[in-house]
Formats: sequence, structure tokens, C-alpha cells
Amino acid sequence: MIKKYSYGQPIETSAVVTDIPAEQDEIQALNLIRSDEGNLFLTYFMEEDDVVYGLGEANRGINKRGYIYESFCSDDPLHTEEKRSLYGAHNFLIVSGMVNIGIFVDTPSQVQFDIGYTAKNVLKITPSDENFKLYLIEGNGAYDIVRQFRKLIGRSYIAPRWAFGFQQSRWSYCNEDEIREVVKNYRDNHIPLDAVYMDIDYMDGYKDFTVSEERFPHFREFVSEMKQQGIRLVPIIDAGVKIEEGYDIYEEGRYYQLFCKRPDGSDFVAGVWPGKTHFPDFMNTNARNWFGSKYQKLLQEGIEGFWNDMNEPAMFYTEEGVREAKEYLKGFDFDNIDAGNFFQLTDMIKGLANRRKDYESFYHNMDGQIVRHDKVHNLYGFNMTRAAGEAFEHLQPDKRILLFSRSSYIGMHRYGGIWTGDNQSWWSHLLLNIKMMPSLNMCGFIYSGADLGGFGSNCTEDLLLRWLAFGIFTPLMRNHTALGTRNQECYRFGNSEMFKNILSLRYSLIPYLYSEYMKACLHDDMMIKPLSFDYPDDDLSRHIEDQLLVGESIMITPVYEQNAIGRYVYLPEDMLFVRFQSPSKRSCCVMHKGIHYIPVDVGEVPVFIRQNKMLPLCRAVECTDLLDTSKFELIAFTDKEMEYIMYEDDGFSKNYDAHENLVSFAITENDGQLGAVSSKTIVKLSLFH
Ligand code: MIG
Repeated sequence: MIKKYSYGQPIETSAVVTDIPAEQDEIQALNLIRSDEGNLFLTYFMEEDDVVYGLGEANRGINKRGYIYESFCSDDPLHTEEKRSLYGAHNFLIVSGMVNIGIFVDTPSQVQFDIGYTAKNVLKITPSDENFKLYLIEGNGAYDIVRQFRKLIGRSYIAPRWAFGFQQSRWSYCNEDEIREVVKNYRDNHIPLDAVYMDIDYMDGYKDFTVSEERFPHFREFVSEMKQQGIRLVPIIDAGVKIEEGYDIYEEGRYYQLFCKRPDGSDFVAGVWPGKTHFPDFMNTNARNWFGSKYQKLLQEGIEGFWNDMNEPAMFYTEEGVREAKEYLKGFDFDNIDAGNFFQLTDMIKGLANRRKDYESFYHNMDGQIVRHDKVHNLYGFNMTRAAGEAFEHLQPDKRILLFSRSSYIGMHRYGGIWTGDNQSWWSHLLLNIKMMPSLNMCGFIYSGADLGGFGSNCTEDLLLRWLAFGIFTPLMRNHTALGTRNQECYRFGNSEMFKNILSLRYSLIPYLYSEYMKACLHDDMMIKPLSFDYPDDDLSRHIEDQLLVGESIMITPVYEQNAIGRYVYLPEDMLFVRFQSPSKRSCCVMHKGIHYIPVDVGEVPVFIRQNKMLPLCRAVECTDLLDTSKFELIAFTDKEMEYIMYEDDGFSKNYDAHENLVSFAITENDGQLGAVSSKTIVKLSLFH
């Protein structure tokens, strides 16, 4: 049951698609309090053993209890443990225990969630704006609440199937030959690959929707050359539009008044990659339609996917900030630098980027309503991505286009996925990736993933192998790294065989992963879940943070520590342990409910098949275009009749709900013998009980 409460005059965020009338009475479950300082907050008393799920793209654990988080989309590339904000703002959480309650604070500006940080058992939610909507969801457990919430916010974006292939990125592959070289190395080593990313250097002077003629002189031909090798190119689009006379996007945006404004009506200026830029006013319908239509320039070159970056929006500096810095420096006593002014000086310079003050200094025209940016800050990246998503509906109505964003708010999940931004090549960030996936799923961001191998810092071979062994289960499976870091493509480390094995397993799993992904999208469900969602009565499951359920059949237990030779796992029921060593080499054994230590060598992938479930596998290939989904191998863990329904479609059109899309793999009994029955060819059945 969902109740909606509305306070003051909230700005519409478009997060929710179901219109429900607001309650008239005061809220029952939470206390709305005004503090002595005058600000409004909500409190809820948590029981000692309540678990708190949610907050989507946020730091720390699956259980959010014990820390403080702030929803304020932030371009912060150092996701250390103390950070309170990352790139997304996903204000949905669930307090789960004897009583279960879902809370969605729908407001476009900053919100603070103190989840037992100040007082151990107190959840305190402080919206920075007193005009907000609040949704309270009662349900039969956390999982039920998530499903109700997901119905409220609408169907998740659906990616094309090729986007389940492995994707390689780097900041930047600078020209055609560098990309050719990457592709050649993958193909020569028989390591599967479906896409290569084009980071900012493909553009002409970092100007959106341009392609450097010098570095990509025959772009359309190049896109098609890559396509013939089964490779899609995915260009980046940045939020800021370069200020340059004669550049059509700049000229049009200025002429039609489609950029964010200063109070005096002039276009707001921020420095980003191209130098000085204007920010398109994505809160304005005309601006969205205009910017969205520009993606056509690349679509008509044959491009089929995009990633939207820098849309918090990130800024290196503003003109106002620089002016202040200059003033400060004029008066600075460079001859007498001591501890006091030294830090003042460095903080001053570092503080030029993404200043709160700057976010408070420009305005949006929300179709007639003038709103200061900080009041709607969390909607900017959402609306950039919405601009693209809505445009694709007209430009390519019958085709799925890959789209994901860095910044987001709930509601954006209907238009695109996300990647989790600038992580580091740290083991702790592999673990963070593991813990974040179910939270993203709760908020509808199903097509998502992290920079595998880590963005900042130098990756090592074992970290990349372990990270990929987890990444094969995330819909977006992309290796990406920053400018200046060590080469991180899979063929860069001596032993390409292990990489080939892991990625080949991904391709064997694609029919299953895609099926579970599509079911999650079509039924407003989750693809990647915490254990407790499917084992609600198993107490220990509520506290497992490093094992996940992927779809209905499997539990995964990734290794995320350097030099580990295995790990402890907890089985909430008897399961079949499958140790994938290579596509052709694996060992299986039944393990009982409880705690076990399992060996997992570097290069191996441990998978547990749940009771009365099965895992279909197809033959591994080097790109998704070559997948043969007529023949399957089944690994089943059952001693009775059962069935797995696989969702399958062409992977690019939008005929999602057709009945033919469901294929049955059944284990049935005949003359006392269990066997497999399907309209597909079963090349091998491995049955365990
Ligand atoms: O300020 O385009 O998160 O993935 O490689 C850095 C360069 C800008 C940040 C993105 C990252 C991308 C990088 N971008």
C-alpha cells in the first residue's frame, strides 16, 4: 500500500508515473519535526535489528545503516569511505525488520539521510527544501516494497542485446588507428568484444556532436568498418556546450535562449573540457527537444549508443569563481606562507570546481517557471538523458539505442542506465561495485555497471581478472580507465587465456542474463538482489553483503581480495557449486546449507545454482552478433520436474510483450528418469540432486 503526502508546493520531478491522491492527514509512520534552528525533518525509530536498504548509487554497504548520506549529485572522482554523495540522487530507502516501510522523498534538491549516524536507532531525513513529496510504502517485506515502488516509478529503460557484450573503453582512443589496434588485439587473441568507446578526444575541440576530421577523417566508413567486425562505437556526450562563434550548437542555443541563465539574463558560463561553455537548460522542454535532436548527427553516421557525462553538471570553474580567486591572490602574502594561509591557498584553488555557490548562481526556465539551479540540481543529468531518450523515440522509433548517464535521479531509469563514474583500481572498489548493484536495481537502474578494472590509478592483472569475474554478471560490462593510467585492455597482461576464459563464459551466459534482465525490466522487478530478498526467513541472509542473487537461478560469490585463494560463502539452502575454470573445464559439487570455504583461483568464476533451478548456457562466441541461441547446454540442480522460462527476442526491436518471446526448458520425468524438454536443441544436460 502506497501513501503520498505533499508539503508546500513541490516542484514536479517526473520520478513517479502513477498518479495517486495525496493524503490529507498527518503522516502516521514518521514524525515530522521542526528543529529549534527552524528546519523541517522526518524521523523514524529503527529497531535494533532493522536493516536499511536502498539509496541506489551510494557509498558503503547494502545495509545503509550506521552512516550519513546526502543526495546531491556530485562530480567527485575519489569515492573514499567517508564520502556522503556520489553522482546520483536516489532518495528511496526501506527500513526492514519486524515492520517494513519504504520511504521515497521526492524532491529535486539536496536531502540528508542520517541513518543512525548521529543517534544509533534514529533515522533522520532532512530535505533542504520544505516543499517536497513523500511516499510511504507498506508491504510484506523489503522485496515486496521494492516491487510496489517500481510500479510507481515506471518501466526501466531497455538496452539492446548487443550491449550485453563486453565493451572496452579508455580515455581516450584518439584516432581510427588506435581503435583498429584495440579491436585487432581482441580478435587476434580471441577475447570476445562488442563495443569500443569514444571518449572526449574524438570530438573537434570537445564540441558536442562534432567528430574531429583530422583524427576520424572517414567517420561513417569507419563506423561501418567496425560494425562489420561486430564492433559498435559508443561516443561520449558532455553537458557543456563550447562557446565558439560559428559553432552551430552554441549559436542556436544562444539564439533560441536555451541555455541556463544568470540573474541578469545573460547565459551562465562554466569552464569544462572545451574551455568556457554554456549549460543547456535541460529543465526546459524546448531545450530538451533541441539538444535531443542533435544526437541525430551521430545516429546518421551509424552510431547506436551513447554515454552522457559531466551532467551533475560538473564544472572546473566559473567566471565568478576565477574573479574571486584573482582578488584573493592579489592580496595574498606569498612571501610569508605559513600553515594557516598555505591551506587557505590550496583549498581556494581546489575549491574552484563544483562550488556550491556557483550552483546557487544560475537559473532554469522550467517552461515558464524560473528556478534557481540548486533547487533542482538533482534533476539535471536526468533531464539531459531524458532529452536523448525522448529524441530516440522519434528518431529511431523501432530500434533500441544504448544510453547511459553519469548523473541521475529516480525517473531517469525510464530513459537510460547508469555507470557508476570514476572509481579507482582498488580492491575496495570492486567490493563497492558488488554492494551497489542490488541498490541500483531497487531504484530501477537495471542496465548499470562500474568501470571494470577501475578508472583512476593503475590496475593489476589479478584485480582486473577478479573484477571481470564479477563484471560478467552486470548488464553493463565495460572496462574503462583514465588518461595517464596503465593500459588496461584484457590483452595487455601476459596471460590473455584467462581473460578469454572469463569473457567467453559471459557470452555463454548472455541468453540467461539477458532473459533475467528483460524479465526484471518488463515486470518492474530486480535482476540482481541481496540474498535476503529471496530468503526472507533466513536470518543470516540479511547480513550477507558480498554474495548476490543474479536472476532466479544463481547466487554469485565474487572474490574481492588480493592474493586470496578462495573465500568463505554462506549458503541459505543446499546449492550446486559450479567452478567455471574455462568454457570447457568446470567442476560441480552439491554443497549443503551453511558456511563453507571454497577455493577460487584467479581466472575462475564460482557460481551457485539454487535448488530446483537451472542454468542454460550457449556456446561461447566472440561477439553477440554470432550468438547461436538454438542450442543449449543445461546445468540443473533438481530431483523433480521443473521448468525455466527463458525470455528471448531479436535484441533490438521493441516487441517486448510477444508471447513467442518465452521459451521453456523443462525437466520432466519419463519412465522414472528425468530428462530435458524444450523447443531448443539440448546438446547436453547435466543434472544434479
Ligand atoms: O573530468 O571524459 O567519468 O568516464 O573518461 C573527467 C573523460 C571527464 C569523467 C568520466 C570518465 C571519462 C572522463 N570524464
